[in-house]
Amino acid sequence: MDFTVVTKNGLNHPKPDIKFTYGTAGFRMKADLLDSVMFRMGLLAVLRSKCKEGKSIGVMVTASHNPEPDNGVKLVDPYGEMLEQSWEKHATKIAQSSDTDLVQCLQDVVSEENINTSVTANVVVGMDTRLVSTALLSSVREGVESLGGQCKDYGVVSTPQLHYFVTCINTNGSYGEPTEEGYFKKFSNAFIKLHNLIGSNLTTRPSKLDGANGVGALKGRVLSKYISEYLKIDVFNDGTNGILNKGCGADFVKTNQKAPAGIEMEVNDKCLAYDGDADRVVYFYKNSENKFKLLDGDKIATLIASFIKEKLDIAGIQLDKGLGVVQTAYANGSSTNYLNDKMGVPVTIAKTGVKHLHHKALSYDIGVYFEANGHGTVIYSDNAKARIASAAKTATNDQKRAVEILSAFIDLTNETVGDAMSDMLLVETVLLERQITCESWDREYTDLPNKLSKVAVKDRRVIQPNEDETRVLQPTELQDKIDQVVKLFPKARSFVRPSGTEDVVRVYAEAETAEATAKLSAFVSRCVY
Ligand code: 16G
Ligand code: ZN
Repeated sequence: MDFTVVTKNGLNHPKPDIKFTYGTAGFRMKADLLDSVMFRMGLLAVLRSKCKEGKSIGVMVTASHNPEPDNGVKLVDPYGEMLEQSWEKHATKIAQSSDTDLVQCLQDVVSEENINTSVTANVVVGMDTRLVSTALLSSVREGVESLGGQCKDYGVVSTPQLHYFVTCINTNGSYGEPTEEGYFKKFSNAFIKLHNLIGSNLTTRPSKLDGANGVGALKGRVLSKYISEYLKIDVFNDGTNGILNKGCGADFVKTNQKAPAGIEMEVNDKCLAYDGDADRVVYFYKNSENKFKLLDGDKIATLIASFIKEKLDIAGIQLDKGLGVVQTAYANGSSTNYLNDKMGVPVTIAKTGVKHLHHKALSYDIGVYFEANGHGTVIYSDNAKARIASAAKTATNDQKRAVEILSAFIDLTNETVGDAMSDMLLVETVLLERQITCESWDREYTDLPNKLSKVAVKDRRVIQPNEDETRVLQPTELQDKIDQVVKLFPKARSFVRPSGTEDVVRVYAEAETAEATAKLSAFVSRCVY
């Protein structure tokens, strides 16, 4: 393999004196520190593609919900999954290596992974709307080309769109056309089909979309044109006046539990917010008492799971590995109880980070996974798809509609990764069929008061949580203290975990009353300190 071009072009992308680590969301930090990382991730994507027999690998330049001056990059594996965990260490090493050691570092990956270097590499790249994303993306491309890889540039796209393109290319179009038009057609056609099955005379009130002043606004507007006869979407925070993620977007709404700036909200308006790269969505509304109410990832998971369960029951379809929901420790206790006890749908708790939820969801025939922050999707096993397809042939008249709805619901799901646009259409489908408002959706269960805080510590890695992050294994005294205080309050729960994206420890507390929650949170935060 010829590394001379890498050496030459590498001179234009010197590594600053920074410790880079590939974390839950890839690399993420101030944009002006990231140029060398971008070039190098282009190189790594080439090696990854060669290692996967030339399958296309995605590289997405985005810092999602972070402030505008930040940026980031992550790799997408052939079937739309996040980069395989065992390769994260290669990413870290390559980003970390000095300029002079870079080529050696690449060669080490080639030999360690036994890569056939004669394979032609294919890489697809995309970026969010941040101003500097264009320059950073061009460094990624230069990296790809320096190692002789073929690069397909999709320009400004949402993160889930890029995952979709990668999947389509590697499955020879069986998942859909690897173009933006293909993306919009796939999901809008499925939505229109569902609308017709449910009742073409039915309507749902217009949705007010907070686009976080980012790519979600641009793409949400395009999507709304495809489905304009069926669902009206008014786009706010479309980037023409405001700043990306500033005072708006899904992360702002979820963290602050308040409405974003730039959206006029009347009582019972159906509102929703995407994050900066449109892979998360939360709904919200103002209730009849004029109070802001959030419908987060837990509410979305419950809504979708109950819809699927209802249709499976009507259709008489039984699945070996069943329907299940995957949440993280952040899921509101009320949602977990509601799913387990009222709906009879099993819940698994996974470690924070989409790849962990996705992995656990694979153990069900239909796995609905969502983080409370609005990041998630549904995945269906081949067995589930086959059962639904064969049920279509034998269904009685009463069952037929449910089966058809289920099969169109599968087409409406972006199974490759959580996707704000596809998730929005799934939610809208359920609201449409049930003819309910946000307020009645919210009535399914009542969230327990909860508080999420961060504590800055000297070394956050001292805290070692267990597998699902509900308890601390080390230091043991810390867990003992948490256990003692949790016992003092009804329905209380609290856990701490080191953040994977910031240099802080996160403290989560929930209890029956807001007062108890505040006390619990303050106490546990002091224990961490
Ligand atoms: C990353 C994760 C997100 C998770 C967050 C937790 C992906 C694509 N993104 O942004 O799902 O909620 O990290 O951050 O997996 P934290 O570790 O700082 O709490
Ligand atoms: Zn995001």
